[in-house]
Amino acid sequence: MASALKNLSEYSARNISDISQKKFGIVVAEWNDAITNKLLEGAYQTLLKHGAQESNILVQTVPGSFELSLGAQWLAQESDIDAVICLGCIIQGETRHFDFIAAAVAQGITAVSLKYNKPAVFGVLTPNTQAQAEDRAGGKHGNKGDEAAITAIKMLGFYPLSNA
Ligand code: DLZ
Repeated sequence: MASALKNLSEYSARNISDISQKKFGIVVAEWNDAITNKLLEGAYQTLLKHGAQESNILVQTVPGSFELSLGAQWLAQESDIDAVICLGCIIQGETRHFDFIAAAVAQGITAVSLKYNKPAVFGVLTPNTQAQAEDRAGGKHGNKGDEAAITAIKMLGFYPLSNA
């Protein structure tokens, strides 16, 4: 599996942009909050490390990952938000709930990104076990929150008009 081989906190410097004037919305799911709080910490600290101002990082929570899409839309529709980062953790259970939530939130976040023409990042873990989640939330495979923040930064660096 790809993420088993890759440290989620590693990245190249390509397209790392000046984000000192950029405004970020982070929407975090409360389900599995022991994990999502670590994803949030990773994303938040990564944005700060790259020059974002604390006053330009807006954090909101939603009950579960299924609600990330609407939370992302409410943030993305604000004209001063440049990028939205969605953080969640959906752990495979005994029922098909996992599949429905994972598919819905992936499609929902994609739709928000295309509708508002701004990055909406899928920072959602979909592990089989709690241990796999921990490995990817500041554990041996790094932190998916770091990766999500870097993705937002790189997408802002990609789009020429966002740097105008
Ligand atoms: C219901 C549910 C279940 C079973 N599992 C998770 C999960 O692993 N991760 C997560 O973020 N949310 C889960 N939820 C809650 C749903 O995302 C959603 O909040 C509810 O179905 C209400 O719409």
